[in-house]
Amino acid sequence: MDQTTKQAINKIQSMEVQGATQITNIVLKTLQKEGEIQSKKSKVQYLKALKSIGAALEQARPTEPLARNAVQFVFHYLEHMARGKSLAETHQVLNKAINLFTKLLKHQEQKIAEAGSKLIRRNMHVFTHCHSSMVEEIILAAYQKKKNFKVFCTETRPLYQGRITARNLLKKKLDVTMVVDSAADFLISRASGKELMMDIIFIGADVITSGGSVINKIGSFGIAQVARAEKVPVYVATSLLKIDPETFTKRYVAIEMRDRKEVWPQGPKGLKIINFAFDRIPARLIKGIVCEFGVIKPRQVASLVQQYYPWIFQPIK
Ligand code: RI2
Repeated sequence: MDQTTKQAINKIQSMEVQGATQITNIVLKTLQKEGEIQSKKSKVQYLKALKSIGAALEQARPTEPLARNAVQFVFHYLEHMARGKSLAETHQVLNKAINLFTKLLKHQEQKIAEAGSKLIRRNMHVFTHCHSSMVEEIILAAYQKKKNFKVFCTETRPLYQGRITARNLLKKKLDVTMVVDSAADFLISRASGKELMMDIIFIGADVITSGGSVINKIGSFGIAQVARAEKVPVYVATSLLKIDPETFTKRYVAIEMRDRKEVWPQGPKGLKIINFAFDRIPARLIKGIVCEFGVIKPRQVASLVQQYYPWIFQPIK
């Protein structure tokens, strides 16, 4: 494994690169670089090395199936398109597969932005949590259509990804207000006053399950519960390529547990800290999933994934 690959894994684990889509982009770029480096070997060694590097990259964060599905796509493509080909040709196929998947993600992002932006109407109060590139694209697309609306976001402890959302949107001149995470529920509730009523909530996703529930940044579950009680619609902005295929056969999704030091770096000895990265939003709390197929109901996830992405379920030799 090359030094740059170790650095990429480190960037993902330390959250220097965050968000399922950005993680997947760096995983693919790194795999492409490794392809170049490994192409001096025999074809057998080349494929063996890339498979083990792909596995290390996709597992850098444990709850990110988009990266896993991207690597799965690349090796499927290789399996079918590079059979019987020389090493040089196989290497070309690798690059083609990586470029195809990268383009697919970009294309899906545009579709998600277009579909999601239609849900934002003039004078709305739009609430979001954490930083999701998909949600950001939706908000920017609505803003580009000259819609006048306000954005509210959380700071997102412990790593403050909400600040990324706030900074990015402020740079584009949007009207942005931030609250601490513990204020989110009250803000969404009617009790915070007429002036601060939220009209719509967008969150991103790290994992989509076959039943249409979603794993997203810790805090999303509570936000969705209050939203339901207050009749504020919750939309999840995501590609269905974030499906975890294992959820077709088992219900449980392992949630990433991060270092306690993120919560309290010099915390007192003996104090136990649980630092969940994500939580689960049940399908019943989700009004719609804004995805590459438009705005769908959570119950449509399984059939769409099976119809359009059958390769996700096929083992690689
Ligand atoms: P996009 C983030 O996780 C958030 O949970 C966000 O909703 C999700 O990734 C999806 O991001 P983290 O990496 O793919 O900050 O929409 O733990 O960019």
